[in-house]
Amino acid sequence: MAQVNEEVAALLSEYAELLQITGGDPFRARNYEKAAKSVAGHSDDVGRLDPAALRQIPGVGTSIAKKITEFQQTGAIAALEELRAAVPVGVRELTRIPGLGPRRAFQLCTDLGLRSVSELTTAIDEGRLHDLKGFGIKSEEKLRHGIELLRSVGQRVTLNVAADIAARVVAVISAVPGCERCTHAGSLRRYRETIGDIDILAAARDSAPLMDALTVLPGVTEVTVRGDTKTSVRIATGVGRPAAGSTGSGGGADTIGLDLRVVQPECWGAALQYFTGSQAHNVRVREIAVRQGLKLSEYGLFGVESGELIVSGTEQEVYSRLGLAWVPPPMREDTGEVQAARRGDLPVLVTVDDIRGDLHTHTNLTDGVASLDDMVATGRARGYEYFAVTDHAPNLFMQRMTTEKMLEQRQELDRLSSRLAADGGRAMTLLHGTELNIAADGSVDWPEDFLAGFDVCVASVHSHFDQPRQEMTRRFITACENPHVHIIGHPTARRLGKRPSVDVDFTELFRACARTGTALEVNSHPERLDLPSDYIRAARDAGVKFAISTDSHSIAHLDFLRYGVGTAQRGWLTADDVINAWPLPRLQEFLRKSR
Ligand code: DGT
Ligand code: CA
Ligand code: CA
Ligand code: ZN
Repeated sequence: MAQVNEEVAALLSEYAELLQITGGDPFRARNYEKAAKSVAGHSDDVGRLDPAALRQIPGVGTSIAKKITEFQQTGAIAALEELRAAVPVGVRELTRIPGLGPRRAFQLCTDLGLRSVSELTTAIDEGRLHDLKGFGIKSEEKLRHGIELLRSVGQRVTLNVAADIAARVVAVISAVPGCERCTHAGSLRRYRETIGDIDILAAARDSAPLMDALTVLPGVTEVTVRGDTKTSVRIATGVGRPAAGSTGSGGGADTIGLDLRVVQPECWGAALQYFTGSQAHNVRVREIAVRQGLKLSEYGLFGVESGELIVSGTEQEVYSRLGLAWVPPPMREDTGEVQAARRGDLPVLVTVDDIRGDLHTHTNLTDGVASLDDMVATGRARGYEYFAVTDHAPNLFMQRMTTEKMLEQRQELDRLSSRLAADGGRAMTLLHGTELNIAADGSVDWPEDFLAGFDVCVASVHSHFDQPRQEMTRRFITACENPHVHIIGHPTARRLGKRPSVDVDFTELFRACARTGTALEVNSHPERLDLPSDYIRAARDAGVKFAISTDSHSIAHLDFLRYGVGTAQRGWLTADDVINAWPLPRLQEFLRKSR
């Protein structure tokens, strides 16, 4: 990926943000956002494209192409510089606070002269917001809460950011002569929703060449510990970020810690078990060892009296010698998995290979950046049995969907279906769907008879996030009771570090889903991971079924599936709990929703 693409994408994205801050046309801002995403994901180096070639990039029209050309020639964009000069320092930082829009951030900076989040915190504490026009006690509370949320993620990063860096480090370390094995461990291996630091484990007789390779890796900003068994560094988060992933501050911190531990090859299993954690899981497992007169450490399982090494080659051997079934890493949180492993009734978890199709994807007809053809072709290349296209419905007015556009897309999909069928090879069934908006009263877009024309309807909350619990619960239940709604999309509507979960009575919601045959989505986007895993487990116990979907807005997002599957595994789901792990006829039966 060309570095200049990243650079141009960042400038376009900043331009969009500044347009919004200065009260510019929201549609125009949106166009710049969209162009930024497609530039980031573009396969050619935009630094070398002429204006005509630039206009071939989806979302890039004449005026955006002009700005890119200007950047090629001068290294700057005059219109952007002007906007930068018009916006006080600090506004952009303040807009990172969940719930604080660009206009109010602008007001805080100009009226109170604030330049940072910490200055805002002080201003709130000192009561300086009291006399500000349009700010009441309630908005102060909301601001405090938003700042808290921003800080709670703090130095942690999202799964995709950590996973991409880890993959790069593992590839480099594995290639060092003498390295016998190398993999990631820690919270990343357990698919925790955010990652504090990356843990990499390697096996080699001599650790020095591996440690050396780590310290000179591009992106390493600091070596904090350099030793024979462990080296710790800080590494830039921008480097491993996928170009077509979310633009903006997706990952949280600018750098993340990374620990590389090198062990002797015969200790591999015990070390991997130890450094995967969680600590609570390890404590529970060690208790079992102690009761059997054994001692478990990162070096192996030993007899306490004899001091003799019993096993340590593989994780399986370690668990097995303790009378436990091997526990899949996402379950290792001490929430009953050790007891289940002892009884031999761990669930057989759903895997990425079990997933037969994606049930939530967008194209460039709404806010996706890839064409219908490209999305479908990529779904097929993944070997899917079915694939649903679910562009946004009209009530999310920014997306400019219309009934006509939707019907045209359906025809296009039919044409693609025939082409796929004539193409030979394994057929993939295309499903025409939509992502509906659950309005404040629980109703959705379009009349009943139009909804009946879709194969699958996802319904999600995209507005009115602050409703009180009772209204919110009523709203969800009404959506579940709609015979055309099959799946509730990203049910808590949270965005990690950006927006809290809506306030809903989950017990009531799960009951309604089970009663009406409505599935809950496990949204795989690393900033969502929604439904969260602890709720997944509770919902499953209430008899709810799930759809693990990517909510893809680009080709690259289809790969986010593994994060949704990891989250589902943390919620102990089996393939039988997941409707898109089912063969098409069983899925279609579910989608009839007892109509
Ligand atoms: P994180 O980094 O906050 O996302 O979460 P983890 O689980 O990756 O935590 P981390 O990096 O501190 O440690 C990785 C694993 O290594 C942890 O899950 C268990 C093991 N471990 C590390 N230090 C200790 C320790 O002092 N005691 C015990 N029992 N286990 C440890
Ligand atoms: Ca860690
Ligand atoms: Ca660590
Ligand atoms: Zn969506």
